[in-house]
Amino acid sequence: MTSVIVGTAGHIDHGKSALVRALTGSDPDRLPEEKRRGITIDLGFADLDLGGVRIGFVDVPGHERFVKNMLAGAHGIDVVALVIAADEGVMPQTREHFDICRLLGVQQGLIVITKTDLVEDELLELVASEVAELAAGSFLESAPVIPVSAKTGAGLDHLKTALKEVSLRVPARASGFLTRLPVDRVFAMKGFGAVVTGTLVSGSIAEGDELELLPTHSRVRARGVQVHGKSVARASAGQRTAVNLGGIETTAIERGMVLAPVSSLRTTQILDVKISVLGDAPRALRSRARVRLHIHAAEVLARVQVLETGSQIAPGAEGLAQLRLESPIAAVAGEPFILRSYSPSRTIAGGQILDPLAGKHRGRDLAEVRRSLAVLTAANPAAQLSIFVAAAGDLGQRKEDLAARTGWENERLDPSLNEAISQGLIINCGGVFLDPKKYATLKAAALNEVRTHHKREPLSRGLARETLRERHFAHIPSEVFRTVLTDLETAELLVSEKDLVRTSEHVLELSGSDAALRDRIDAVYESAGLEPPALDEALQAAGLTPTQKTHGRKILQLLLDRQTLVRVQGDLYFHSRHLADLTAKLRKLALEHPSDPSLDVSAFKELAGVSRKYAIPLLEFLDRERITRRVGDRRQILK
Ligand SMILES: Nc1nc2c(ncn2[C@@H]2O[C@H](COP(=O)(O)OP(=O)(O)OP(=O)(O)O)[C@@H](O)[C@H]2O)c(=O)[nH]1
Ligand SMILES: [Mg+2]
Repeated sequence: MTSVIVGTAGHIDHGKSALVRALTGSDPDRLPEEKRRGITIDLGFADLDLGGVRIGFVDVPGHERFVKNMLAGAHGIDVVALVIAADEGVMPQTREHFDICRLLGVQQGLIVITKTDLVEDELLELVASEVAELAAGSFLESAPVIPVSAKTGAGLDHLKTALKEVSLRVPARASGFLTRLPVDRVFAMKGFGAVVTGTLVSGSIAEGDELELLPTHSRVRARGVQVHGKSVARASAGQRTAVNLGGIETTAIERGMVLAPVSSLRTTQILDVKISVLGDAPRALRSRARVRLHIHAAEVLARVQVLETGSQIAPGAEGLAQLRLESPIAAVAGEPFILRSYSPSRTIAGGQILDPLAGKHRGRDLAEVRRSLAVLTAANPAAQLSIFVAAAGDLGQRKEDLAARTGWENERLDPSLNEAISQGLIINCGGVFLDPKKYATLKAAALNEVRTHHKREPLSRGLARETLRERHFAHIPSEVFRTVLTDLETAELLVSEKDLVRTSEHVLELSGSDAALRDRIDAVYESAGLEPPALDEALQAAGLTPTQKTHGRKILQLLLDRQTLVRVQGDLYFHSRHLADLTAKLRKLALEHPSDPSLDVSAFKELAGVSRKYAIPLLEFLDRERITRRVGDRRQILK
């Protein structure tokens, strides 16, 4: 069974609702005020089973004051039935509704000339030629034109046949998109609570699903799902769907909200878009113009920033622009929208979202911005992703960011991501996708920072990894930093050693005089045994004047790095050879006294051959190294 949404369109009083009633037997005008005034105010709904094709009618108001309601229903339709009364012909809202359908990208439709019972054949022919003129060059150019009378029933069978034919030409809704149900109606059902209805744009909704209403991010649960007035286990894309929501009050829901899986979509107030201005718009669309943005069932106020030279888009022309919204909405790339002037409200343009989560372009090169946006208008998913990734700069994009931007599910997103990676359009840094130029810049900066460090501190073994992170990667996802380092290591440009990074060619090559100095310091400590002098004295003994001490300390650091010397306490350094000898002696003692491998301070002094001044720091060092352990005033030898 094919499900198709057919929307009516046309001027006030031209017989749209009467036609829907004549076809389906149910009156789409449900409000008392509509019945009293004999006009449609808000959207009406009715179903028709044509055998193999299930039609969900969305009947819209023709009154010019209610075009905003018309727009809330028009966004999701597959087929338009453009209704024109034979006795009036093409009127202002005939044109406006037709323009809206064109701008929203409706692909299928038919033209119904109603009230044929009121006119002579000649007038009918006149209207038919008017209609042909209107449709020329549009998606309705070769659409069937069907004269009917809702009053006499003439032509209705013909219309049903044509409706079925057109409906069967409607392609199935593409799969692989995140579930989105723009809400076009909210009501409370006694005993059930809040019910929302809408045309399920993409995905599916099943009973029990945990969902979220945007832009408020209210968590809700689908307690029940109905399609065409019948409960179903699951509603799918393209169906008129009603969902009974748990976890929310009816008063917290408004038309224009979007029902979607939890945390899948983002809200936005800046959109990059492509706009087509209507040929009969009264003036060009200029930057700073305040407009009404109608997108799916929502209406929000926005300011236009035209991204074309001259800052305007002339009537009949197309151009790129940014829309800054006065309140947040949930939208995805590719979605069509309508712009109406703020006052008087009239349809002036339509367009398509290129980037729903755009940033401000202030100060950026407009030609460059236009080049990027031009890529988004071409249907190349991998290239599209690369533009979103580039726009995110150093922060990059994760898969869920890209899903929220595109509305693509894994089935669509994964192959495009893989293609973008294999074409080198984006770099995968452990799940964070980065623009290749940005990535190269970060890599060069990291390498350069380490090189600079070596130049500045030739005697240092390397730069602390944390320092490098703070300098260039402080606000960037850690995955990126890790990937940059791994990459530089794989390319054998950098080497990581513990918490330091150095360039692979960095070796400590000491000048002849520094090497001699190092050997002298080494010798001073070597000959001092376990009773070494304090640092200042040692440096002096190695032949350094007080002004050369800073340099001496750097050389000493090299001996510490190589573990030739060991810092035992404060300014007290020992030669590692003597510490090793001492440890060996302690172990030997322990082996000789397996039942009580311990000694007191005076025994230690004797064993080590040192005075108390050295014995205490040494014992504390040995405790820290877990060679000994203090037990009362004795030391137990551990290993
Ligand atoms: N004689 C005749 N009258 C019709 C026909 N179709 C509709 N009407 C009458 O035209 C008037 C307007 O019809 P509606 O169906 O309410 O018109 P509409 O296009 O839905 O109007 P809005 O929703 O307000 O835009 C009503 O009084 C209908 O009875 C028809 O085929 N023949
Ligand atoms: Mg009506």
